Amino acid sequence: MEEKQKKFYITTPIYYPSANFHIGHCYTTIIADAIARYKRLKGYDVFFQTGTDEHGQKIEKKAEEAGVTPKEYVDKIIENAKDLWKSLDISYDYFIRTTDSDHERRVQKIFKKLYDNGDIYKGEYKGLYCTPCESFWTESQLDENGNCPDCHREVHEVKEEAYFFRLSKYQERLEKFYEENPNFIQPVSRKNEMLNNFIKPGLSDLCVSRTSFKWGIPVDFDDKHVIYVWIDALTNYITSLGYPEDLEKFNKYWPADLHLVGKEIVRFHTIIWPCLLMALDLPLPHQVFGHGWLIINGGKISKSLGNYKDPREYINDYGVDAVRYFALREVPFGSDGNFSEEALINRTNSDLVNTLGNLVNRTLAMSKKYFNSVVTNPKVYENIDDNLTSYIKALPSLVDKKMESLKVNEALEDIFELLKRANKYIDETTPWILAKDETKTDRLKTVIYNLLEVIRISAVLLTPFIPETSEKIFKMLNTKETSFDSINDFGKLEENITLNESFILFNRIDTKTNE
Ligand code: ME8
Repeated sequence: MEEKQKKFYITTPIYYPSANFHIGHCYTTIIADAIARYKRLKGYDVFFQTGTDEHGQKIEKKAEEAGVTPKEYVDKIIENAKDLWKSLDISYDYFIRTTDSDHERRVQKIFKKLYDNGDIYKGEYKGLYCTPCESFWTESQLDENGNCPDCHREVHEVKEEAYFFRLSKYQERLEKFYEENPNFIQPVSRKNEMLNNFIKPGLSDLCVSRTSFKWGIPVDFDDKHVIYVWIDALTNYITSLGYPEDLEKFNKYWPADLHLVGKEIVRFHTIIWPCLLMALDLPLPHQVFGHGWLIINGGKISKSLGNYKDPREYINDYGVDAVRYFALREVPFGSDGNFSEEALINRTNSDLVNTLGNLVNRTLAMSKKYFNSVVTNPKVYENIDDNLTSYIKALPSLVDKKMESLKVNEALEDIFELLKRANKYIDETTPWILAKDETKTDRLKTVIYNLLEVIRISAVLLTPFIPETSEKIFKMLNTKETSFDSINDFGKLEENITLNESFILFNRIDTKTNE
């Protein structure tokens, strides 16, 4: 019987289109894209979703300041965001907007269902609200100055009639779920934070509607209220699949395999979201990974602080794959990391120019010089080859292990270790000396073949990370062996093909000294 194709549903947060996106949004999206591409390469039926979270008071205010309607305001930013994802080669399968009429209607149905089941009830809200973060806080959660613990700005007391979700009812079930699914929250440190800071002290019911602003999805049975942002936002992960109206896609892809989010919204994805799903009697996602932040000059890059450049400037200056590579390689995934143009330049020069680009250019130049770019493999091996070939054979499973545990930066490190070894192999085998001895022609052909095969195998493994570069390498190699299966054996590069003209993959970037 044919094995059923395995599915993989991966999501990014849906970002607020309150301003154009910055490198922090690119960071999550590039990583999600690399994971999605990696799974596709392995043969999974992948559904990769991103999108925008368009309702709420903050956007309402921004639009008012700009003198346009909220919809006009967000439309412009979404056009810009889609263009940015295109220039970053983001291969999403679906882009959800919370202003999509399908989403709005489905959210209303979900809200009504929760109300009918008694999981949502009407009450009065009194609380401390941070407008820029759209978050309610309790006294004990505020920072030492009595401000918002996330952005450290002032919070305001608000009082209004509101609907509440019975979060408290699910406390025990949630704790049990955590116990039974130890990998649900990654990295594990974030799980302890959720348990100790939020769950163990006791979950309070959650305010899920507002009457103080209009830019939201109306509660259809009480239209004085709009649905407060987290029910509207979190349910994007299922409304996009048709829930609760049309379950075909939903049955295929739900539950999500991976919600990739920044650490500041782990709380919503690992407390509110599972409880909402329990109330709807739906399976819970397999994993929520809360990654760290990219930091600029010691602080979080932030739309409201405006301390950033348009990411397209980096793409234009250094190329899409330099930006992708930096995001994927520089910071241990899960930790915070510094973003600076200087770090981006250094990373590009050291890895993409010196290691990858250099290997490709040296090898193709030698193949051209000695053999007119014709590939042959007489298999004249020597002991010195072992270090290289044994590493190549181990590499796919090494990379796979790292990718399965989302150690994306380490997967890249492992691939670049091969490239470094290959550069060293050139120095050790000294092809320019072999070329002077006619009796060594077959050995020289073998050396060049080994190097070309290293390049091909690395290019296959690099496809999810720097797809444009891999594509260029495949063109230069003139090879059709680009599948994941083709790297299980060493020696799949076709013999008697002629390589195409080589070109520079990455130009060395001069460090700006005048800054
Ligand atoms: O929170 N470093 O939207 P948002 C790394 N709409 N990642 C960063 C980052 C940084 N400096 N800045 C932002 C929202 N991000 C909600 C989400 S989901 C149902 C609703 C990334 O526009 C990171 O993924 O504030 C973070 O979680 C997300 O952008 C926040 O985007």
